[in-house]
Amino acid sequence: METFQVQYDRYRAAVEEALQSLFLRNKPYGRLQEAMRYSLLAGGKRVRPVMTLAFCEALGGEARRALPLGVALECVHTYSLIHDDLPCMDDDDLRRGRPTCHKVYGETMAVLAGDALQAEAFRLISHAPGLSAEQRSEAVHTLASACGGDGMVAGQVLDMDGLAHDEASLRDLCLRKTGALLAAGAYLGCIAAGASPEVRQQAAEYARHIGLAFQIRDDMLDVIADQDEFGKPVGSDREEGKRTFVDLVGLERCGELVAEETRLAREAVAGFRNKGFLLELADSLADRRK
Ligand code: GRG
Repeated sequence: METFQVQYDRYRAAVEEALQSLFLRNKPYGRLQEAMRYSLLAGGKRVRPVMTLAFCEALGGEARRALPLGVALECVHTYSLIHDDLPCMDDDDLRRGRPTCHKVYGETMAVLAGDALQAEAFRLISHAPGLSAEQRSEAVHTLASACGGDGMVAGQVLDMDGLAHDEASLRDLCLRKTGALLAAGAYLGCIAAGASPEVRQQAAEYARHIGLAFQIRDDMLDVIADQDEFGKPVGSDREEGKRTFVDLVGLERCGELVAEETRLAREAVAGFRNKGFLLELADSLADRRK
């Protein structure tokens, strides 16, 4: 039987290979493709597409059918990171351990690379091999809802405008900014596997708890991480005046909240026959160092 790490690496390798094959053709506007590939292929944990492949397999589907959906999700995630780093947003110089897209290609090209990655994500889904027209349409709806005006972008607005003042509003912000794309990861795997609506709800519940735990852990890492390992500046949330879980409840309580959300995530998939990887994934994200 595969260990957790071997299974994670198998999923991640499939995602890396698929990402490597994108945006390769020589074009007169090749700098755009270069900028897109620069950010897309800069490493990263690939946790969202890993969730897509893991849910698909856990529910009896073939990972190769879920792969284009996971790859599309990673394109949207990368676009969000490129735009988030821009001077008009967080103004960050370092991402995934190297200079941010706008530092290398300039602001205009970074905006356009993000725009193109988002559009390409939906193009990839629209012709995903091995999926029915209904599955593709469900996948488009899932991803659009997760990243759009009530999902990730709404979370970003709540964050930029400092609209989270207490634990409840900060939870809502995180569920949109971080949880929505993670939940899409799980849900897309369910779509590829042809899972029932009930199972999809359980998967989304798992991923929402993972999303909260993931963001609270991220807030903790902004205080306690080793910068080289974390891949971006430590302490930037504070410098940018962001309201984080650490400010609100302190480091110790954050640790308890991560443990509680991880427990709830594990509980959400307790009824799955094939749940080993999902349980270990929840645990591994709870004490991640990057
Ligand atoms: C600009 C529309 C728009 C949205 C930005 C994703 C986001 C919203 C902002 C990025 C900053 C941030 C801390 C977001 C919370 C989610 C998060 C922890 C992102 C980092 O994801 P990881 O840890 O990164 O999976 P890697 O590099 O491993 O892919």
